[in-house]
Amino acid sequence: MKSRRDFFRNTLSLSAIFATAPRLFAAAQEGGTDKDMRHMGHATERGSGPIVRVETPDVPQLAWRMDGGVKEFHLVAEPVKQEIVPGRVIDLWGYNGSAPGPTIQVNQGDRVRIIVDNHLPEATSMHWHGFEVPVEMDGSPGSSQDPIPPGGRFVYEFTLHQEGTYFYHSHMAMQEMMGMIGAFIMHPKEPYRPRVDRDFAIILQEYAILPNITVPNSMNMEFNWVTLNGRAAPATTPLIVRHGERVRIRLINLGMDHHPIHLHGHQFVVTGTEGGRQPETTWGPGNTVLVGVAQSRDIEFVANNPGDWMLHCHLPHHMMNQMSSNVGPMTRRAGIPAGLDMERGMGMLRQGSATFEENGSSLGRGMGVGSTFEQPLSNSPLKTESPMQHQNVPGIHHEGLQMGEPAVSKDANSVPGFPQDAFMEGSMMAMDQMVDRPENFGLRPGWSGFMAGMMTFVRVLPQDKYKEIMELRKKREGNKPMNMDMPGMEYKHE
Ligand SMILES: [Cu+2]
Repeated sequence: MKSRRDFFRNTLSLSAIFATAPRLFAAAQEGGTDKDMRHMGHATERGSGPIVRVETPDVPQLAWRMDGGVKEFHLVAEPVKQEIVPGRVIDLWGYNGSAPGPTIQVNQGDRVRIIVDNHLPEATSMHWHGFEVPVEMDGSPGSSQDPIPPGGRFVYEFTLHQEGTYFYHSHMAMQEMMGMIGAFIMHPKEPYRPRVDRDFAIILQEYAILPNITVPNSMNMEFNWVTLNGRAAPATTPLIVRHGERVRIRLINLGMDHHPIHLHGHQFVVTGTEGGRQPETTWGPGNTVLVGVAQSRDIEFVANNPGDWMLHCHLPHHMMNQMSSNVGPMTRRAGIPAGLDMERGMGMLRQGSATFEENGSSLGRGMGVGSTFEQPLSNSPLKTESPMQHQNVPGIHHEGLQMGEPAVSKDANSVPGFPQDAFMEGSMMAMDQMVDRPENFGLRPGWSGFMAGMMTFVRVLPQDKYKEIMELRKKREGNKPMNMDMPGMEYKHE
């Protein structure tokens, strides 16, 4: 373990900082704190053992430096380009090159300073969600402080007496919908009981992005891209745990929808909310937890059932990617109106009832911009003899996809309702190689064709398989989505 830690500290720490947070590094250098940065790898122990560091797959950890007795962090609010699935690079706003922003981890009782620089083209403000801090540190624009102008800086400083799963976010409403949130973990003075072996945090977000556009429509009420830690499945990195370990997963939601998060193969208890640890008397078994907007929920379970278990939002449309309003030929029997216009897309009726034939399913569901009555086309039955063909669809690139024939029956087109998932899941959609990474090693071939949206795996692995993946992860450091060994962390891992 020692050599591994040293390896990362010596060879990766500076390059990783350069690569992932150039501005952060520049800022630290200006202050002559290069030396301090190197001191940040040491571990502290507390109580009966080390605190388990929270892993945030696909999201970096934010380094800090000590300045006197103050833990100092540096966040830069800025536009970011983020690849949420292979080939889909979108324009978000986030912090230090990431949306969600990097994870902050502190200890209960810490004095913390957070320097926030605004590199956005408009004013912003940083709110510390649920923090019991002096009002002038609350980040409420207009009331507790002036918004931070473009190019401006605000320095927040407070002592944290709380513990639990908190988060930071821009307090400008539309900026929230552009990605501006990050996890803020406060480790308790006395470790929670029972102790966990693994601790993860996942941020739930959603975006409305029309086809061929890279900028989310933050005014939209319906969403076609939903992400876990800034990625949509199958690009999400699975949570890797050993068989028998006690696991905590902290779920944080900031968006327009509440997400029922479901875990396969296990029962869990909800041990914490956005207000901190819950008394054990409130814990009851479940396997789905509703994470409401602006809430966090900690779930804990013993990973006693080996296998690759899905963890996902159970809203059916949140298990899909790139759902858009019906732009283009329709795929339903009678042909129903497409996205219509903005007003009806927001649910404002012009005529008739919500189920009036000219409103149909489009009411309150339109993407608005650019969509109008599209050519209605019935799919059932089609005039063609054979079921819908998927080959040679213009604009679909087969490269890298594991194209295969979807299994459909000969008379599929005569069955009302067809197709549902035939062309949206399965071999056609599989891209195992494109999302290949150590954490996916050993998954069943073609797995990626069935993973989309807010989905990931909790992989409960026997010791030998676990070791194999850890070895792979070491070897393929260039592809290290979990940032397990980012420098600057006080917390001891493993
Ligand atoms: Cu959801």
